Amino acid sequence: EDDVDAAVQSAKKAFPKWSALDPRERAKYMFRIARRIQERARELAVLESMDGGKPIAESRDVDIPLAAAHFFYHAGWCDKLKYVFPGADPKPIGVCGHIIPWNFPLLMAAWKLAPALACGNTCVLKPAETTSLTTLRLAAILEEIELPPGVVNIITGAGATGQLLVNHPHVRKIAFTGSTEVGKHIAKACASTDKKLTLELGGKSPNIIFEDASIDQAIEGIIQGIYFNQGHVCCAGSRLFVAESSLDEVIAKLTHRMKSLRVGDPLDKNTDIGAINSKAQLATIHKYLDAGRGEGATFHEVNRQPLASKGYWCRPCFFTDVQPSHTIARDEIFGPVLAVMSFRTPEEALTRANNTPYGLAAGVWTDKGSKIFEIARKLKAGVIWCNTYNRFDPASPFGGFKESGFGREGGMHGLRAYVDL
Ligand code: TAP
Repeated sequence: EDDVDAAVQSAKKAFPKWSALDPRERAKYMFRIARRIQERARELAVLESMDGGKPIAESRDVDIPLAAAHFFYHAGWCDKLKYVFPGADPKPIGVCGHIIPWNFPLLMAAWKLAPALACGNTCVLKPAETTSLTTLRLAAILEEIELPPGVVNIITGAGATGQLLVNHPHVRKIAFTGSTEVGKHIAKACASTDKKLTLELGGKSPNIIFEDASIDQAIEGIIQGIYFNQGHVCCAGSRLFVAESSLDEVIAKLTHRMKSLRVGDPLDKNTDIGAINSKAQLATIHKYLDAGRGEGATFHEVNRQPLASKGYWCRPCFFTDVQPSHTIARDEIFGPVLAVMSFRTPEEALTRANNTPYGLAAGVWTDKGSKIFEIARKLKAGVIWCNTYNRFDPASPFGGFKESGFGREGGMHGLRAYVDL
């Protein structure tokens, strides 16, 4: 409790000077952070893979470059905020509390810190207890680039530490990424205060393949969407809807492609699927695999390569004969497990895709531009990818509908949460 208080007090003390700094000077600090992340990219990528188990190819090519890109992008906004909010006078809000999960540690830290700093706020950030190494290394980077003391404070600890941060009276805004369950607790805690809140929560995102889609291209997107990062992705395309006439072809090609995926050492650059993040997460995934089999879906584990005896591993797999009422079609599994279903008409695809309490992301695969616009307009999801999946850019806002949360991160939309107008 004393440490959380000390961190918040330090952010509060740093706020007047940081918020009054010439925005172009603020931008210089942020450009320096971005460049330093790039210079230390190899070290950060190795650290991220050692800590969380994700394949080095992903930490190297996705997490770390995107983290740097977020600082570069937001550095550019520092002295242009009045153009984002025409006619208004955007003011920083004060101390921002950030709580992030274990699946994209450095990237989530960048998603939170970069817009907050660009708008002139100071920050206290709590990484997940099991994956705090890259955020601690980021703290060292902030010292190296001589960011003024107190502007960013990083506190480690478990959920109770996060709770103390949420409840601290001097925190003016909370940005949380994590499970819907914890998000609801945080929403309740903030409800009786004047704290601003944004929540990025779970998902059960649909991928829809129409009969006119390029199936080979779609298969790569499906693989990217659900097996990428062991399925430890909030926007994972975990429900696949295939036009009935294309179902056999999709299953055959998916099976063929899955056989070639390599599960294993996260530090081997040829690995496609790394380690499951923790013993508890592996147990959760197995609980869902049992539920899928028990409720009558057909289990396909086509990739039979041997797994290392030490560590937590899960081969990529999928279920067919899935009913919308099955647990594996409703709950977020957060593992490399895909539920495959079919549909006859676009209306049926839409109804079934939207039949979920979540609304984070969706994918549409078709050759017809008109169908893309028609379907995308009616899908209830914050992010919709068309003929691609899991593509991120700092200029593009990300966030959910319904139980996937509210508020946006990234792009001009993401700045709104960090200013008083
Ligand atoms: P959570 O258990 O919700 O943990 C997220 C963070 O909140 C961690 O830092 C955690 O600390 C902390 N925390 C736990 N209880 C808290 C409380 N009562 N008050 C304040 N903070 C608390 O989620 P997870 O298991 O780490 O992450 C998986 C979930 O995150 C999935 O549901 C996934 O969909 C979601 N996720 C969403 C997104 C977006 S952008 N929507 C991105 C990534 C992940 P400790 O871990 O140290 O206990």
